[in-house]
Amino acid sequence: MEAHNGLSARIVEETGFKGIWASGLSISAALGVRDNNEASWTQVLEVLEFMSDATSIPILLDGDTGYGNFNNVRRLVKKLEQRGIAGVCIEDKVFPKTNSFINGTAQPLADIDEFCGKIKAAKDAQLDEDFVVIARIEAFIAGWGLSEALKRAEAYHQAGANGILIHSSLRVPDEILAFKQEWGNRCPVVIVPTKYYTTPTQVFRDYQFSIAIWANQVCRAAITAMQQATKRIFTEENLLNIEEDIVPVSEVFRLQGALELQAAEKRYLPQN
Ligand code: SPV
Ligand code: MG
Repeated sequence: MEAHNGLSARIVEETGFKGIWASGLSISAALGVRDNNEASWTQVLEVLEFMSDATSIPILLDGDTGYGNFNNVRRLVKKLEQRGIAGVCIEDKVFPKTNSFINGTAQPLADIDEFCGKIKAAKDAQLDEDFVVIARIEAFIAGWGLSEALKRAEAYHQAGANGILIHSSLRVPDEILAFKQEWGNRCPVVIVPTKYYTTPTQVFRDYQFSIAIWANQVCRAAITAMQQATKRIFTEENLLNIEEDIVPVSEVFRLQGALELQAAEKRYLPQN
């Protein structure tokens, strides 16, 4: 499940999800900028640090195109490991990227050899053997067919990727199912069912996908809630009606771990 800051990451964990997708779209949206690498990679890193500190489940960073060439990717991996991030997903497009759902067919794909170099550099840079590098294929997004997607999957697999993320902007799962049928279980395959959300999750299980990422729903839910609440307060000019529809301040304190600080104060501050 997607998260985009410390608060949303904590909510995702306590809901029961096994892992967090640090979405480029959601993190940039929460920062008030576009999903075009307008936030610098170190600004993303700062957000990740809060997310990591607030949680204990694995976080997979949506690392866009790796913020540069192979050299930027290996430095990224080093900094992610230092912050306890479990892995990074890099996509085979060019910097600065554009979100896959904005004019996808106009987006150039990365050169296969150059992208394989990024994957190798990432794998060589990791010190923690559990760190994962997921290679995201944008061939379908950019208007290429199954054979291009499979060619890229094989190259990225050979380069050492721990898994393949196959992305599609169709409203039906045809592309990703066709890919999985051909690819089989050569390595774990990850999907992002944002557009083909009507597909029953059991279909993904039946096809033996490893991970389905719900990539932006926490951010979108927050936008809906924020828009509704601000609109109501603006028009009603009081808090009488909104109060029962929003969490009490005590819930904010709970999510922040306020009780722990109170206990720590008893332990560490002079008591008199
Ligand atoms: C993201 O969450 O930023 C993604 C997934 O990359 S998508 O927006 O569907 O391309
Ligand atoms: Mg993204």
